[in-house]
Amino acid sequence: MPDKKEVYNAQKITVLKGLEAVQKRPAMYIGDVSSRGLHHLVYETVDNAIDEAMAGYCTQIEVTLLPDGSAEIHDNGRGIPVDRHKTEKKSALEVVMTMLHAGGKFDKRSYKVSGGLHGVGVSVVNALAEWCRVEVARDGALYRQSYQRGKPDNKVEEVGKSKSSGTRVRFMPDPEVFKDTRFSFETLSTRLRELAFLNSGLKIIARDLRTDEPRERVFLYKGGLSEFVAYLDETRNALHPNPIVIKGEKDGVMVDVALEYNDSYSENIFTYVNNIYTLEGGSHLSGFKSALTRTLNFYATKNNLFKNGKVKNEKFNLSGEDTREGLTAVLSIKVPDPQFEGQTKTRLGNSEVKGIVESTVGEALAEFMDERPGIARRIIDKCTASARARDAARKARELVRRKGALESGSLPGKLADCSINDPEHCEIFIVEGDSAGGSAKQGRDRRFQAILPLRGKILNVEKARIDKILANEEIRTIIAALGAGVGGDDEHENGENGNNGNNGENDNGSFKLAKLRYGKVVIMTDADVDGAHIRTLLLTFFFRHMRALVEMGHVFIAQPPLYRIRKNKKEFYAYDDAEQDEILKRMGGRQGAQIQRYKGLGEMNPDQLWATTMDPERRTVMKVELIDAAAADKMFQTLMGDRVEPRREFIEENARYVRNLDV
Ligand code: 0RA
Repeated sequence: MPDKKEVYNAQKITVLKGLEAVQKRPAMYIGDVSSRGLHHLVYETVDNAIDEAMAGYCTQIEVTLLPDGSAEIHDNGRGIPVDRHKTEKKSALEVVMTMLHAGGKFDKRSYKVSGGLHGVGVSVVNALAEWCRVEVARDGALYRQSYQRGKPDNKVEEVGKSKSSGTRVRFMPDPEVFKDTRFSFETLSTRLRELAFLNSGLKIIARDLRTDEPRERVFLYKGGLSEFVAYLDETRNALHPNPIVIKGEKDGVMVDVALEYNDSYSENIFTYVNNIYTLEGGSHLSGFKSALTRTLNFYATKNNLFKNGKVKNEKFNLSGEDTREGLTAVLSIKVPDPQFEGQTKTRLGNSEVKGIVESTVGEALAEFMDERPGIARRIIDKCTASARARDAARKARELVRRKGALESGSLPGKLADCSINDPEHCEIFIVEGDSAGGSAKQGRDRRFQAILPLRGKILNVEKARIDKILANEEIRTIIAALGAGVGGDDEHENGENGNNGNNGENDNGSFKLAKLRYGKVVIMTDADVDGAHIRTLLLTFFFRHMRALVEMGHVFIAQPPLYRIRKNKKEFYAYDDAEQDEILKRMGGRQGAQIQRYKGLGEMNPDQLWATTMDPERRTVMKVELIDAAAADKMFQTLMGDRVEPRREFIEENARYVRNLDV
């Protein structure tokens, strides 16, 4: 340990440079300056309030989007301390708001979420705000300070009395930092709902006051993760009346799990560490999977439940995947000192956590199954059925493999491949229809662009099991062209975690991102209802069976124009009605303008298709971003699943809010 003086001096240096460093390189602190980074400013502030809630001092958080474009986060916690900070010689509030990492020094709240992934403190929000204003209610008084680009306008002032306590932070995102400073109420709501599920009993209110029709959503879940799972499985049929709930604590690690088996074929496990979604999994997920495989096999063997599934004389065992088919689970753990690893720093590295989760879940699940033999039996039957289907799928895969479709060795005849083979620079266009496929083949830059025309619609994978999916011609063609296999564990889970205690046969037909032949997979469909349907079918397939492809940002959607406008020998393309109006206005009205509305890609000649939709210099493509895997699961299940009523509601509810991200 360095002595006190050294710590102080070292601190002082960061302090002096603090916020300017953030302003110079914002991406270092919030990930990026896209829409994701913008929303991160709100989450950062909310996380601090969540810390107060986890410490037992805060019961309500309100997030409000105001008409001027600013956002306000109000909590009823203890309030940021305002007393004089001993070493910095100013109000602690000012220190928290204007100094990088200053929070940690005197903020000893345990299991902090702020301080987690990007956990950089509210000072970063302040640094990236054009202006910011904080109000603290504490010790009977109300205090205030305001800032511009992180610089205080004044000292912390006492501005009145207050009977309550809490913190109110209002800020305007800096337009010089963020290209687009508009918040999405949907994006914020999704995360806030998730946080409410993860912190049972905490009331989170989301408000949008920017329009004439103000909106307000209240998220409060007394049942926590159990309600989360029920919500995720709303449109699925559960195999038992209530989610199975497991809670435990060991060596300072809190484990909280809810799980439910349903009659679908999808595996949906969402994991969190200190409220942060761990996209890449890690030791907690490994421990959970291990516990499932072991416990179910042990229980079924002990109770002689495998007789139906027995394959000849071999010792029958469920594989890990068998135990997760039709499983929806949320695993949330709290670790005092989380180590995040992996490409996106969302894989938990703490190795001690695996054993803790494994034993907590294993013991509780075994006890549950002993107490509820009827439910246990239904679960085992479901897993055994899955094992049989997997066996059939393996045979189907082998058949496909023999025909060469699952390996890159032989490529499908319909594919017009590109000439260079450096995946990082290559892209494949999956195109609706042979005629558009023809134009695309002629219009493309064949050095780095490959074209795969699809005939008609692919199978709806949401309603089919893997064996049937692999029997589908169009799907096999896509798998073969991408060259990275299909299904199985996520890419990330194949790493050092090894095979999660799986005693069954090893199914090596899984998707391997490293083998992907193209860095960009671009879906190019007509701008009509059929095109949208094909796009959704493809996205569903990628999400369910090549998840890493979506998670790691390899999927894109081409944006063909809707109109061509010609006037006075000038030519313009419009991508929506608003743009058409704008162009016509600029050109002095409709008079003398020739407007062509493209009904499909096939109506464009190769040059036009290249110029408008394929040329990297001129096109717009949307990157498909997985902002929230739980929300995505719900969307695909609702859009593509069996039940009609929730689908209609979902489409009506969301039609207005679908937002696109430019790349
Ligand atoms: C530092 C120390 C304490 C609380 C906080 C910061 C705090 C920060 C934020 C940001 C938004 N809301 C917040 N609420 C609290 C501990 C306070 C104490 O010991 O009384």
